This record gives sequence, C-alpha cells and structure tokens, in this order.
Amino acid sequence: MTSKSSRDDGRLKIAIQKSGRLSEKSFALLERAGISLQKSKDQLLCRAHNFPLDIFLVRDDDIPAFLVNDVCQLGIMGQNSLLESQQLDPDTFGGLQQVMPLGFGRCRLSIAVPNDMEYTGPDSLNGRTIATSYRGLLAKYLAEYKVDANIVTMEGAVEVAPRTHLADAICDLVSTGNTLISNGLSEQETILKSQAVIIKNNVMRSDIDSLSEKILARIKAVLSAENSRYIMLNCPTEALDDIKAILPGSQSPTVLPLQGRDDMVAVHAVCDEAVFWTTMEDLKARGASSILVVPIEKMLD
Ligand code: PRT
Ligand code: ZN
Repeated sequence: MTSKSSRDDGRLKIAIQKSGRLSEKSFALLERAGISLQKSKDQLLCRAHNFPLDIFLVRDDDIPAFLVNDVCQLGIMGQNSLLESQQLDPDTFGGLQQVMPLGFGRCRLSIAVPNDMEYTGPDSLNGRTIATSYRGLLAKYLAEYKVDANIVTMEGAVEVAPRTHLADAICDLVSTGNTLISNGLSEQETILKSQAVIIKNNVMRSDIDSLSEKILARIKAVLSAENSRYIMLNCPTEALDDIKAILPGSQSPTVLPLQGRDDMVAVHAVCDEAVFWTTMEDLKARGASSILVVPIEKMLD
C-alpha cells in the first residue's frame, strides 16, 4: 500500500497564529480570499474545503521553523518576530522571504525609559540594563549606535522590569502606547516599525508553488480592493481635464456620454487611495455633480 506523507499530499500548508493578536485577522484574510475553512481553534490543523490547502495553527514564534522544515510553505506573522529569528539565527532563517505586507498588526519596537530617568539619546543607555524579548534586534541596534548596555531577556511583562529594579529601561512592542504610560515609561527610540506579513519558504516544490502563487494573487487582490474605491460622477465636458487631474490615484478613467446632454459626461474611475471629503468637495468645486464613492468587493488585475 502506498500512502503519501502529509508533506507530499499535494496540498499547500499555511502557518498562522493559533490565538493572539494576529489570529482572527489572518483567518479573515484567507476567508476573504475565498478559502472556506472549518474553524476549530483547538486543533493544530484546519482543512480548506474548496482549495487544496491546510492551515496550521501554531504559536507565532514557531512559524519560521514550520517553514524552514517544509511543514508549511507560507506563514503569516509579525515582521518583528521574523526579523528577530533571522537576527538570532541567520543560517537557519535567513532564507525566509517577506512576500507581502498585510496592513494589520501594526506596531513598533521601541526603547522606553522611566519618566524620571534623564535621557538625551542612545548614549544615555551606556552602562544600563535593558529588559526585552527582542535580544537580537536590540543588540543590533546597540551595536549600530556603539552603546555598551546589558540585555536581560524576558518572555513577557517586560514593562514592569524597571519598577522591580530588574532593568533600567525596556525594549518592547508598542501600539497605542497605553502600556508604557500606565507603567510610568516614556518612549525614546523606535528600533523597528512592524506589521503582519506573509512569509514564504525560499524553496518550494513546483506544484505547491503554483498553489501558493494562486493564493498570493488572491490575497493581493483582496488587499488592493480593500484600499480602493470606485468613484462615479457627472461633470461638464470642459471640466474633464481638471477633474481627471484630481481623482486620487486613478489610472485612466472611463468617460461616458450622458443621454440628452452634449455638455456633460459621466466619469467612472477606480481610485487606489482613500477618497476624502475634501477631495469630493474639490471635485464639486470644479463642476462635478452626483458624486458617488463605493467600496470594491473584489478586483483582479
Ligand atoms: O502565543 P503566541 O506566542 O502566538 O503569541 P504572542 O503572545 O507571542 O503574540 P501576540 O499575540 O501578543 O502578538 C503577536 C504579534 O502581534 C506581535 O508579534 C506583533 O507583530 C503584533 N502586535 C501588534 C503586538 C502589538 N501590536 C502589541 N501591542 N504584539 C504585542 N503587543 C503588546 C506589547 O508587547 C505590549 O505588552 O502589547 C503591549 C503594548 O500595547 P499598547 O497598545 O499598550 O502600546
Ligand atoms: Zn509569541
């Protein structure tokens, strides 16, 4: 009897965070890309019904290892975690590629110090102890600025380290900044800006690679539709050039005649940027009327 191992079953495997800040948005993105999943967060594996694809639900820190061992071929994780793995172990993880930023999970890796500590620049950290879960990225930053500081590695609750005298300063992820404020810390240096990304294994079997390309194209389409708007308006023919010039991020708009009106046309355009009220007011001031801005559900170039 021949049985294919799960690695060779011809299905693409994507690793996403099982539970945490990136988990729901990762699921939602795959669903918007037309993948129908049976959600069962207790399991390690989740099969897609309508695409040869399995989702592995794992801890975010384990995603790079799932990829380099070819258990999974794509992963969704924070750039911060990927870059930290690559910094700590370039031989193992250096070949993983970031293929697409996803626009969620935005945060920054920052150095913060107690409000009452005098801080004039990275030099102020000389001889100090800094607590962090990002030893690799912090050490790289300190080396770049020629700062000689001690690093204490902590897995969590980094923000309490100065209060408990475990460290003088911290280096941690920040999004709203509320955690720093409520712990009497002030943000001083941003080491890295991060968001969720799709990562890819550098070597992939060709049949799996074509599945991966198909999913990546769908995800790209979802993201560009999300950021785009379809705009429709009527305007005097003579104002057309003016109107086209201020349509935000649109390529060539479609211009249609308006029945019974020689002096007016309808303009339809896909704008790949936000359309603000101020833009609509500018369009109106240049003679546009009946301006409609609608979201786009799907878009495939
Ligand atoms: O269990 P597992 O290991 O999978 O999860 P985890 O606990 O390691 O990760 P999780 O879910 O906390 O974060 C996953 C990813 O979300 C991170 O690697 C980042 O890419 C991204 N992300 C975005 C954040 C934040 N924003 C964030 N604010 N990760 C953590 N934080 C923490 C930060 O460490 C600090 O404790 O939130 C606190 C600060 O938040 P603010 O809003 O008060 O500034
Ligand atoms: Zn983690």
